[in-house]
Amino acid sequence: MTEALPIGNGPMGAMLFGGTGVERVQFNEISLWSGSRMAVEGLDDEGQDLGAYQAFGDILIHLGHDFAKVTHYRQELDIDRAVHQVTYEYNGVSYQRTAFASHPDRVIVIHLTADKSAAYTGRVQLADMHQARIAAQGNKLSSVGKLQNGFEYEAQLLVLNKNGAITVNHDADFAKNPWNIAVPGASLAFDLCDSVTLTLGAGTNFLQDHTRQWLGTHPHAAIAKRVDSAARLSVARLLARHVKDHRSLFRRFSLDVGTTVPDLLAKTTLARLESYTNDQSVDPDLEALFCQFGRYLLISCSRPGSLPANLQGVWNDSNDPAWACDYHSNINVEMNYWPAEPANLAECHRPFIDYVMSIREVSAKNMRRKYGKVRGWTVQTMNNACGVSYWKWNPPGSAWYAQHLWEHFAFGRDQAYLRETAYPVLKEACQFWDDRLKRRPDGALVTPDGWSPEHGPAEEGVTYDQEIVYDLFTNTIEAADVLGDDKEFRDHIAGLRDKLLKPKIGRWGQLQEWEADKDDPKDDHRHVSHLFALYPGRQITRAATPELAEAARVSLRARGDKSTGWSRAWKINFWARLWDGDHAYTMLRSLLNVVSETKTIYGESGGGVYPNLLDSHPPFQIDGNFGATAGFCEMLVQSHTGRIHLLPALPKAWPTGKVTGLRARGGFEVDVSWADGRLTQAVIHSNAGLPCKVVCDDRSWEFNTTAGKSYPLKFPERV
Ligand code: FUC
Repeated sequence: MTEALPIGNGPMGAMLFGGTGVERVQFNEISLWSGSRMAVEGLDDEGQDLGAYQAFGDILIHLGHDFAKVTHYRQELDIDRAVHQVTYEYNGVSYQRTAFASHPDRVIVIHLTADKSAAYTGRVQLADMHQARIAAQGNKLSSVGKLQNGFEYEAQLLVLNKNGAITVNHDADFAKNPWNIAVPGASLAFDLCDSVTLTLGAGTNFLQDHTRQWLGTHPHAAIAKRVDSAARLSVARLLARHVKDHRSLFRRFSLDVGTTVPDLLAKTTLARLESYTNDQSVDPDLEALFCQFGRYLLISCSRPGSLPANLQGVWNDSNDPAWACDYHSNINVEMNYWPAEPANLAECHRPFIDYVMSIREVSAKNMRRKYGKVRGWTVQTMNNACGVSYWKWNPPGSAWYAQHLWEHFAFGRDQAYLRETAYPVLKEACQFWDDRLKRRPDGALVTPDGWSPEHGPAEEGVTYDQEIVYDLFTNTIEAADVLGDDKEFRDHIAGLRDKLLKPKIGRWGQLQEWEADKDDPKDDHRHVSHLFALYPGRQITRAATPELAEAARVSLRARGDKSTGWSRAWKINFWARLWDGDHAYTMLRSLLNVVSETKTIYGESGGGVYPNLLDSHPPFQIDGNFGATAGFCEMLVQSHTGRIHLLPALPKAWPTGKVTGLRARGGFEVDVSWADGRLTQAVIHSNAGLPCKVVCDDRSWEFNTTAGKSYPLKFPERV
């Protein structure tokens, strides 16, 4: 959780531990879930069996190279190539271990080489987290099992060698390992090999279709095909295909926020994090790395065709993980997807969108248990891969999900997608509220029986609910306008939106979290749900609603800076939307504090990052990584008010820099350079051919565009 390094190809993920005695590769597959596949009728909401996301297994590579006698040891994760590497010298031999998770070939490859022949003698074990006995067939180990809920899974590990020999060993547990992982069944011994190549495939019979009870065919044949086809290609070829695929996403966006001194650059990531945390070192390269690491993680765990990133992306090592390692609907799963559009990874948003599409009908059924005969659907707070929902109802959950479907359009402007995919979801979320909103005698529309996550009373008119419904209605109105369709419904929703109870300013100048003016100025709760309208919503902006923005600032100050990892990440985005780059930067620094705590803590201590740069709630929770990457984007370019605002929240700490490939709503990509805190160059790339408005400080530009063309901004132009 704190030191191993993550790789992933979308559905599969692995954590590499490094080391020279035994390399441990703990792996996962995104669809391995325990618990119910279908909600059980007649059971109350908190009686449902959510289950938990499960760890899949481990590969143990016993090398027996005594670390005390090893020199030049280095473990690195190159996020530009998505390649993990361990190198060292031992007994006069240079060893190299290269691992990558290939999306095009759907396998994880671990390749062991050395500069001398016959350098490898050791053992490979496959271990299964559900105690399946390991079988061997030729040079292939496999684990096959079935969970109580009917999900069947399989992992296959093919081990190939150059020279030397591989033999099967059927004696269980022949080699001890530092983690006491039990390995019943077969393993493979390699003897005097020049190189060893491991190819891993893993999967389940999960099928994203509730009408089939989420069950597809047994994964055996598909995995065998993938592993065997990959093994027919050379490692060099697999690696080249992998790097090309990864870079086609990763290299769309670049970020430079300044130069780090060579002395610091030469240090390990942990040493840099320690100096960043303890000595307040200036390390813009580490900050840019942290931003890009979030993009790396999203590429690695969220590819079209599989399930979305859960609380730990895909990298969970437990069968009883914190909060079931679930899809948490009241901030966490949404935060996972905040960077997808601006950081130029729109296709990585798709798994979440597809997930939302897949749970609509079952969620409608679940929802009626609670809310009776209303149209539409919504979810509870905790959710599994099959739409089984658990714990407190989160009435605006579907509306928040719908925001993601809208944003995917707002950035990409694909009208066919809007019509066929996003609009129906927006509409049914609206219908839920159309049926459920309560009209008061004075005409105001309030959301009944709400809860500001995760504290305070359950009551009407909670700001969190009101703001998300406002956002939903706004997005739906704009969607209908773009489609030029459904006018009657659109006007009806616009009428409802006018009447919604709006955010209020309270007695100490705060933005009220509840309808009554009862916010406690000492409340430092990690959730800051009543500021949804500031980010990721757009109801409160400095330009259009300056008083409300000021009230949001007062609330934010009162909440304080110290909190869980994800809460700090959210606050980067809040301060960016308030155009306070320095405070956004303070939050970024506080998130980049290196910590080691892995127990669950809700309070102010413990939030930060681990030595491997994964976000600490604590424990490890990936939302903070993704929220931080979104925060960088929000500091540099904003586009939620119909214009592209360049450098809205540039901190003093980044006087000079450059970002390329940052996406803005309206189908634009933006390259921006600055020096001495001032814009020096900007190019707008138009993908959708829409008119473009740009602002920066006291300058503004307005022009028509053609799809596929680029527009360098001319200076100086003044408003
Ligand atoms: C919510 C938060 C917790 C945690 C959990 C996964 O319940 O309040 O802090 O992030 O989700």
